[in-house]
This record gives sequence, structure tokens and C-alpha cells, in this order.
Amino acid sequence: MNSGIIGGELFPRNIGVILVQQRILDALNHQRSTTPPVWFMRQAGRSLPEYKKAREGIAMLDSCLMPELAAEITLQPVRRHDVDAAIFFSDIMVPLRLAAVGVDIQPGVGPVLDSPVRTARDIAALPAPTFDDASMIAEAISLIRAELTPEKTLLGFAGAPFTLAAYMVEGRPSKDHLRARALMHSDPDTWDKLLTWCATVSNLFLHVQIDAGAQAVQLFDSWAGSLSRETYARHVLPYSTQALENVTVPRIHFGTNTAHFLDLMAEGVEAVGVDHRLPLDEAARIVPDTVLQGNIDPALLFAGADTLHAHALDIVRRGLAAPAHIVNLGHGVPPTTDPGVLTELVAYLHSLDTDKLIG
Ligand code: 1CP
Repeated sequence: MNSGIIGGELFPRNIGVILVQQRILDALNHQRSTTPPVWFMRQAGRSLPEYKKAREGIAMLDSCLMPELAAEITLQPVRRHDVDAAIFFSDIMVPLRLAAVGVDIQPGVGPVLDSPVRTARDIAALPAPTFDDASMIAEAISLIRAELTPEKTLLGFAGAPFTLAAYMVEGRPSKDHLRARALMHSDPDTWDKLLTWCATVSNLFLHVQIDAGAQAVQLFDSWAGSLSRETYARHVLPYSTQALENVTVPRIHFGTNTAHFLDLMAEGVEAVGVDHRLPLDEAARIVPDTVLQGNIDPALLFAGADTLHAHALDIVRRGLAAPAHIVNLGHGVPPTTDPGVLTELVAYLHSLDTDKLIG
């Protein structure tokens, strides 16, 4: 190896590969770092004042299609909190917009479709599940990778077909997703066509992000917990598998209230998300070979530093039962969260040494 002397020190020169520890990617490869890796769902946007300022006067879905703005919002929480991953600022509804489906995200409401999709005729009227132009997504991802320091991981994501369909059938957010859950039983053929359409656009969306530089991806099935195990296995899981088809980077599969089919969600992925209802050591008993992500109760962000630290420490200890563990919340950052609490929580987690917690 070439080497030279500077200030009397021998230093290596022309190193072909510089090895940088990427705590999140290492964890997804079953390599536990002694410092717990952490990022937060919905860290981009929501509680940050710099996000609210950057978005002023710009509609949510429009902001997702503006590369410089999407890159900036993605990077804001990494700069502020020093989390180990950036999650691409976008939305599970973006692929619908890219496929020319009439959809908007209304402030204070959430996703609203021009026409709900409930019958065979509605499905036939959907545009083809392809994107005319997704270059703005690729451009945003390239901008983020260029800015992100090498020890941080860029996560891409997509909505799982069931969670997407829950919005498409209902036409707007709903509590219990009754219409979608009825449709899969009353008209399985129409359900199959709708879920295949959703799986196709989510899969495309993931591939655009991966091709542009996303290093791992998360599939969000936020509402899957409303289903029984049997219904999930029969009417939902095959399409989530399809959404992840040919994905060559590590995959995280996220849902809430999914203890009763966590083993099914773990099939074919590297990691599963666990919400605050299921202790991580119990999750590790259900899926012993799968990396776990979670599961700080978002409510504890409002409980004061001492209580939050004790809760986070307990979670890190329980996470030692898994092959590796990525700290996260059980669900997204609540909009009213004090950003300072998140920054301080990251610093606390990064001050821990898991080697000292064993035994
Ligand atoms: O006006 C605003 O600021 C809009 C709020 C907002 C934001 C910041 C929405 C509307 N979406 C997003 C960004 C977003 N959405 C991200 C960005 C990256 C991050 O920081 O995590 C991600 C990953 C999502 C994914 C998403 N959108 C999910 C799955 C995750 C989850 O929290 O369960 C879901 C269910 C959506 C739909 C959606 N988009 C927006 C809202 C308010 C909702 C939920 C509405 C509901 O059904 O209650």
C-alpha cells in the first residue's frame, strides 16, 4: 500500500475503499453496532418549523414533486436530530398522482380521491399503472445522496397495496376501512384487480427510488392490523409480496397492531416494524431470524425526559433478543411533538453502549 509521512505520522494513501460504518444498513445485515441506530417515521415534515416554512403556500403533493424542495425537507431532520437514516420526503399517494389518478392531500384531512374506486367498472376506468414521468423523484433522490454523509442511510418507501386500497375504496381517510374490507369478501375478483394495480404502482415507485440511490426501503402497511390473520394471508400478503418484487436492497415491512401475523409479514423481508403494543422480546420470539424496528410509544414523547429515557432503555434492552434492532417509534411522529425532544432522544440513544447492557 502507498503511504506517506505527515507530521511524523504514517498514514495510508490511495485507499480504494473507505469503510464507513452505516449503522442502519449494518443492522439490516444482522450486524449489531454497539451504538443503537435510530430514525423516526414521519421525521420529515410534521413537527419541524423549518419544514412548515419551506412548504408555505405549496400543496403537499406538489411539494413531493419538486426535487430541490423534497431533498431539502428530507435532509432537515438529519441535520437537526442526527438520526442515522433519512427517509425520502414523499407520500404513499405520490405513485397515484404519477399514474394520473385524481388525488389530493387536504390539510387537516389527508388523502382524498376525486373518484373512489369500488366496482369492476371503477377499476376498468383507472389509468394504466405506469408513470409517464418520474424523473423528479429520481432527481430528488440524487440530490439527497449527494448531500448525505456516508454514514447515513437513505430509505425509500411505498405504501403497501392494502393501505393504498383502503384510501382508494373509501376515497378518504377512514377509521375502520369497512368498505375496503367488505370488498375483498364480496367481490374478490375486483379486489384482485385493484390490489394488483396498487402493487404495480408501489413496485414501480420503489424501483425509481432504488435505481436513483435509495439504499433500503420500507413498505408501509399502516392499516393492515385491522385484518384477521386468515384474511391478511389470503387477500393482502400476496400483493405486498408483489409490491416488493425484484427489490434488491434491504426491505423493512411495517404495520401497526400486527402481532397476530408478524410471522407472515416477516416472510421475504429483512426487517419488520413493531408498534408499541408488542414488546420487542416477544416479537423476537415470533420472528427470531428477523431484524426488528421500533417500538417507542409516541405518547412517551410527551412524558418528560426521565420517563422517555427509561422507556427507550427498556426497548433497547428487549431489542437485544433480535438479530439486530433499529430504534424507531411504534408509529409516526405526532404533529405536536416538540422537535427538541426528538433531538435529545437521539443523543441519549447514541450515548448508550449495548455491550454494557448485556447481562
Ligand atoms: O400538510 C402536511 O404537512 C401534510 C402532512 C403529511 C406529511 C408530512 C402527509 C399527509 N404525508 C406526509 C409525508 C409522509 N407520508 C412521509 C414522509 C417521510 C417521513 O418523514 O416519514 C411518509 C413516509 C408518509 C407515508 C404515509 N402517508 C403513510 C404511511 C405511514 C403512516 O404514518 O402510517 C400514510 C398512511 C399516509 C397517508 C397520509 N398522508 C398524509 C396524511 C395526514 C396521511 C394519513 C391520513 C389518515 O389516514 O389519517
